[in-house]
Amino acid sequence: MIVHKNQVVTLGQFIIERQADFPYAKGELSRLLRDIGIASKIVNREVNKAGLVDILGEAGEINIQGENVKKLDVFANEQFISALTSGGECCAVGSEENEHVVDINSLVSKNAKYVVAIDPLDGSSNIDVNVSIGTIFSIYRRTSLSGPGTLQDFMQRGTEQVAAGYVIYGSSTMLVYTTGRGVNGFTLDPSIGEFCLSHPNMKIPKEGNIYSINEGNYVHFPDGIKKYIKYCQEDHKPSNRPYSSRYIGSLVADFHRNLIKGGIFIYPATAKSPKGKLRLLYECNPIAFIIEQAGGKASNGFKRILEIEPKDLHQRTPLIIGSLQMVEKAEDFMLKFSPAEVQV
Ligand code: P6P
Repeated sequence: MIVHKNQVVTLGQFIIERQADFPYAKGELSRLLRDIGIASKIVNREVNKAGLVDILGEAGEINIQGENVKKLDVFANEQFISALTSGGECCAVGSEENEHVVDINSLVSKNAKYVVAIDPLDGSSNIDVNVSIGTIFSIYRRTSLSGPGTLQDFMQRGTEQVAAGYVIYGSSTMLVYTTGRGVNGFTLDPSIGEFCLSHPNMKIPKEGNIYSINEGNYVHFPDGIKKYIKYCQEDHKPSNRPYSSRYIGSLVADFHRNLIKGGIFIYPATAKSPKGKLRLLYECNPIAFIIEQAGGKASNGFKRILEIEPKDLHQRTPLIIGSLQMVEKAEDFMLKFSPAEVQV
């Protein structure tokens, strides 16, 4: 916990202090981040007791990804949309749980300046086995002038994000975000119900010794990724190899570990997911914004994630993200052994 002038700095205080650095800011983005923080606390409460109440198990629905929807996915999606609706700073939401853009059509919100792309509960297949899961969000200024938010408002490259962050519901609950001026992490103190600054100015080590990939898909990986995995497994002490293999199967948990310890996470194109599995708008772009602000790198193997032109709300992309030198090494292998895989 960071004590700031003998007091704990809460997320709200931090946002307001930082807002002072934006001379023309009128507080809308600050209020939007506050709204996301509030919804995160409500979701956290339900995630923490998911094993105790009948909120587990299949909601009986299939979401547009073709996956069984767990009740907690539905609950989380509803909480974030509700908080953004009542907060009045967001005019539309693009959610993993909704096929189309959700118009935040309230008197207050329809001329709001921002749109939010969100994965309300990523890794939800891990809920039943008590593995850390997370929320991932990305905030853009709308490009439409007024009225209901549109799909076009979301068709912006990741470089246009004004803020991005994630919440990890784990052994402790943390909210980590950036507005383009560094990355800061806040840990929820349940005794006061506040996110408190615990990880100021987060930076990922330039080099790490953890590689994170689902090697069960090995036979379907591009040759460049196969060669990189073998590179990670070589016995070469001067470069700290073999690296350790760590794969939780929950993006936020794998990403958060690597952000703190250093490492590389890879979800490449596979036979089952020829464009990659992870979504550009509400999974890859927000964590790519964060990792670059923390001194790391994120690409699809050839192109910076933040420069990919979105064409669809649920567009997928291959992802290589983490410590700068590790990502660059993986990209070298992709260029040398899988040039034909160049993604447009
Ligand atoms: P696989 C969870 O379903 C998720 O979307 C991410 O959180 C995670 O990184 C990935 O899929 C795991 O996918 O194919 O390895 O199970």
